[in-house]
Amino acid sequence: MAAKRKAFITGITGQDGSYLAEILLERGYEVYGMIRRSSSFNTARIDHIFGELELVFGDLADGSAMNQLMRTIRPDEVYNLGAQSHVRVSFDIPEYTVDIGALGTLRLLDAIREEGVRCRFYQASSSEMFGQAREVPQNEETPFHPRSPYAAGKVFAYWITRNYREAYGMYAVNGILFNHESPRRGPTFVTRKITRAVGAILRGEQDELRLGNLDAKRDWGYARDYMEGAWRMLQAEEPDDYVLATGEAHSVREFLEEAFSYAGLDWRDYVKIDPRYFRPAEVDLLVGDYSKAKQKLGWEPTVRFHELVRMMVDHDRERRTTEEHYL
Ligand code: NAP
Ligand code: F7E
Repeated sequence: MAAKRKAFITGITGQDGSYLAEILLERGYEVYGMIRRSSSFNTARIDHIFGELELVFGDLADGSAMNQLMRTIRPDEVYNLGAQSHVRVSFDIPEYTVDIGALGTLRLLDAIREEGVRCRFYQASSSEMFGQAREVPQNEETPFHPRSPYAAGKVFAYWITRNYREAYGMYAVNGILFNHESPRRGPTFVTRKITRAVGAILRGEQDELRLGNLDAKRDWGYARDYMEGAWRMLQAEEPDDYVLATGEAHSVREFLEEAFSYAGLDWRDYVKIDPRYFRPAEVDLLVGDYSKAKQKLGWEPTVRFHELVRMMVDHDRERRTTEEHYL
């Protein structure tokens, strides 16, 4: 019997890591996930598959750990999803955000190179790199104009991934993913903040929702679809970079309207604008052109805006324990 393929995931405790781990387990991989030591539980999104995973401690800030993990695991596929991924927070802790997002990527790539591991590498690049975008929609050729420390760090990570591909012949790819959401989305990102508030209002536990800029427009897709796309990128014959998106833009206001009206509520009765949630520099409009991924990987989103909002509201309507919050 052929040996199982080994995948190594940073960021396995996050939204995307949990879906990717499920997909890889379904496809017969041995899945290694890197987790950070925490004084409290941080594995709620993967507890249901805990017994099937090999979890190892590490941190993208710790280069010697990266080397040791690559040397001992010798994976066939590496997915680098670990990051301080909150754009607003990146203005508060810019150095840390860039250390993990940018230098962390370099540490991992260099550990693979130094240890002579012949694996395929996926980098979680972001539509935030387009920032103040020069064209609409954005594709793989659109120039970058990052508008936050988070996005500037991701631009470095994008280029260092391409550099290791060009300089060392590594199979290293960038998935340039537009916003993707799910019932497992972190509660401080705007979509989940809204759907959780809808649930809490329906249960009589909350009577106000404080938000920032309602005019920003995003291209919101479903996280599991995007992790299917990430996997496909590593199965292609040649390494390349791909945009994953839905091609539809909606404003935060439209998301509010959709989520509240689905629950029979009027968002205007609850929403207060709070300057704390505005960003020093905003990204006004992102919408992606995924035709390359469609043509070369046969990838397409299966869940569109309306269905996504409803899926998240349905999840958050139910009262849930802390463990169930992400499942
Ligand atoms: P997420 O839910 O915020 O998860 C981030 C993951 O990174 C968590 O597992 C977190 O671990 C881990 N992490 C944080 N700091 C780390 C460190 N110092 N060392 C190692 N791991 C660390 O993010 P996500 O939405 O799943 O996104 C996954 C990746 O895709 C991120 O790189 C993000 O920047 C990128 N991305 C996301 C989107 C999107 O719309 N979701 C779009 C484009 C790109 P803890 O649980 O211990 O905090
Ligand atoms: O903000 C506006 C905010 O934090 C979306 C990350 O996964 O996707 C995500 O980054 C928009 C922004 O996501 C609130 O100003 C209004 O315009 O949900 P978000 P993001 O910044 O687009 C990209 C692709 C990533 O790569 C990132 O890792 O919503 N907004 N009021 C608000 N946003 C938040 N968080 N909270 C508010 O109260």
